[in-house]
Amino acid sequence: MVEYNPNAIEKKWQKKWDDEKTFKSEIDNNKKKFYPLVEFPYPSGQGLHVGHPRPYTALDVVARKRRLEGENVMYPMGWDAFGLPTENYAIKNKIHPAKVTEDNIAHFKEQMKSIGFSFDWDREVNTTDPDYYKWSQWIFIQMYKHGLAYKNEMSVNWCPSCQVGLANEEVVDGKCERCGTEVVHKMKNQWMLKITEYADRLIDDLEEVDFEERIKASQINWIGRSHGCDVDFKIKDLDEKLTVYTTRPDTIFGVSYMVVSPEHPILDKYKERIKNFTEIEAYQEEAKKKSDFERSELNKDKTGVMIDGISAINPLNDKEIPIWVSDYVLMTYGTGAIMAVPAHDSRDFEFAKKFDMPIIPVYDTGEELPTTDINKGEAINSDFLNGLSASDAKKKAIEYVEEKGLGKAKTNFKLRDWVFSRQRYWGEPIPMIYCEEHGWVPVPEEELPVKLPDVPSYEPTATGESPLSEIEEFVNTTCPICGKPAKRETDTMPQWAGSSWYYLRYMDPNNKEAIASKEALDYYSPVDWYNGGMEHTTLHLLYSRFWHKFLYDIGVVPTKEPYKKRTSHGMILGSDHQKMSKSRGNVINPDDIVRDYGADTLRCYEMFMGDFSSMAIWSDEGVRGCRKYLERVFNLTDLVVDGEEYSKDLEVVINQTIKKVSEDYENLKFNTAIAKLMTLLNEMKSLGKITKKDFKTYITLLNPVAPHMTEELWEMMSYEGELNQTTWPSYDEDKLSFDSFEMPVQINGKVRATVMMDKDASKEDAIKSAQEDNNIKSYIEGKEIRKIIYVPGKILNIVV
Ligand code: ANZ
Repeated sequence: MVEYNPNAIEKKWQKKWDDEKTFKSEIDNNKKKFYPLVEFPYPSGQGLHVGHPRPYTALDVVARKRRLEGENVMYPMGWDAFGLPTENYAIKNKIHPAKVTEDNIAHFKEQMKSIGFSFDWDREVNTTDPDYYKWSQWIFIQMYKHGLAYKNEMSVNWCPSCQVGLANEEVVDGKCERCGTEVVHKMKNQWMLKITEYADRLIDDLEEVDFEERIKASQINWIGRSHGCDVDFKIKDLDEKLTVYTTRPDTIFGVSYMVVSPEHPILDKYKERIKNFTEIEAYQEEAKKKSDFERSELNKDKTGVMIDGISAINPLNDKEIPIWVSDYVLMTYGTGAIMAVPAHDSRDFEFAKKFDMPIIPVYDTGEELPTTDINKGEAINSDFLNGLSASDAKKKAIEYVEEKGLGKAKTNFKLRDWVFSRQRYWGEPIPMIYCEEHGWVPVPEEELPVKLPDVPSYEPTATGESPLSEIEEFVNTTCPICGKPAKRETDTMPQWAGSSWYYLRYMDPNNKEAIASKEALDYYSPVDWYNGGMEHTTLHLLYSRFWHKFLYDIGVVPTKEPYKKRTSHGMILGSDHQKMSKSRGNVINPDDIVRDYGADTLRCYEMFMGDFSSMAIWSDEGVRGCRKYLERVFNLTDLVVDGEEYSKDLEVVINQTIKKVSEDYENLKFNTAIAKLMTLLNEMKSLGKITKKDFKTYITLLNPVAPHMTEELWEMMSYEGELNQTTWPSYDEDKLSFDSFEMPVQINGKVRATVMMDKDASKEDAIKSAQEDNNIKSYIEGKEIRKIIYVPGKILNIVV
């Protein structure tokens, strides 16, 4: 008996795969391509975490299986390497971020190689490589030329203590992630990308892709398309109106007050007239400290100030109603003003309760107020709408409003344009130049990339401008149009830029003339299967769909959508059921598992630990269990005897296992696939001997999960070539059940055919099956059947 020694085996095969470029993919128009993709990591200083290998192994399993099925698989990996942690680490330790990045990548890569993923390493991309970010800049310029990139005064998160603008991700509970100071909003001129122009298509085209339902729902919800109308409310005694956006114009008879957001321009316009303006100003100051999220999603305790000095008139019943200022109304949505219907909107209801405003029901559902379900009740207290269902009332109200010139039907989106500037060093410079005479001018394409200057210091500046703004040689340039002195943009792109198109670069990573050649794009597009974290659904996944659609519109890519299929994995929690984190001391380092148990055990455990799409809890016990299982498989060699067929006693289970494992791998049900393989192992053990063919099929099925060990066993058994060159086993439909058997059919005492039958099939079924057999048909057609003898589970004898 040879002992299972994973460390030696794994090193040996990894070296071989590397040396021989076993998993290299090249364009081959005669072969079907398969392009699986996992989200490339941010190479942090901490190295790989056991969470990383879960999705990488999952698609590695699929990739390896598809190769054995004859597909040309291109499974790439790269580095999403711009970003704050690297920059902060670099500042703290006085090492250049480029150097930090290089070291981190080297560490990540070594760790990945030790787990044996079948990546095509010749296609590695790195978003911080100037040859890569040249194209991120190029795409930005195309967007600018098509009116999709523009500069705008926007409010940024500002930490008054660190004196720096923060990305949304760096604001935790309204406080600066680094120093804990309350974050305020500061107006700054920022580059914006017009993702809203694609809002409809980003929703509608989801119908054409195979994304998990929860992913589609989350994107649709985030984009937040709603249909309603704008309605003008007259301001009493003034030649002025206040326009609201409402999705429920049918509830207009239930309006008991209006609300404007603290930033609404009407406040400043009438500050002379508003008697309590000082109070309102104080309220505005408070509102500045809150994020939109706190003001909407988390806003449990409603606050507000009633405006003393102006009031509105309900256009449908001419009633005078008060106007309030409250932060639950956002300036960034609709018109920044609402008509409040407390009986049917829960936010308005909470507010009306607190400030004692009238609550007028306009639907009678018999339930306690507020009733917000649009499908229930018929209209009351609503004049010409009375008696209608809400959907009919909504239609009629919009018609009425449009007819009387009081407003217009409108579609609104929650999605906002994308704030694309960061006042940071470690990002792609935005390739724009400002000329006094010509305004913003893109850097000529032949001058790309605009490289990050190599400087000794990249600390944030006291003014909140990007560190690049203090580098004279970088800032001062000439206008591409007139040649006069001009200044470069010093903001950089956000971390989401490089990841918005990386999947295209993998198709042709070294191309100097284009993002990728047309040939490569035509062959490899689209990504067939993209797996990634649920947390990226409304950020990266949406951003990259937007960029892709733009590239499609300008003729760069051949498909409307970048990804045909999208799935998401669940997070791995520590054994204490908490998210793994250094401070909790529950982090598991994959290196330790590889060293102590082997990469195949790590892979097997990560695939076996639970349902792939749900959270799973780490268990050392579970790891040991998987190691034991692999040892038992390794020792199966002792039972192998010659034989080119399946053992009779195993034939059915083997066929069942092939079917189950093949299907489960494709459906991300790795745990049940492995469980089935474990069952088969037990059957083999209890049988005491197995044929070479039994064993060959077994290790082929297990290969995608435990590639090193199975490859080694293949070699030990002297099967032909290498396992990665064999073909995936197929199963025999007729041999999936113990209950079926090959029933001989006799005609006048001579066996003329055999048909697959259930052992307890009825006489009628047995005859029917026999009659369907062509050979039998020829013996009985046109003849009189005299007698039928049927012995269930044995034989059918027909006498003609
Ligand atoms: C009256 C009404 C009655 C409303 C009712 C809802 C229910 P969605 O569906 O998410 O698009 N709204 C409009 N602008 C707003 C803003 N800037 N800040 C906060 N809330 C705002 O939401 C549209 C509804 O949200 C609108 O319809 C409006 O309240 C409110 F029974 O108008 B509704």
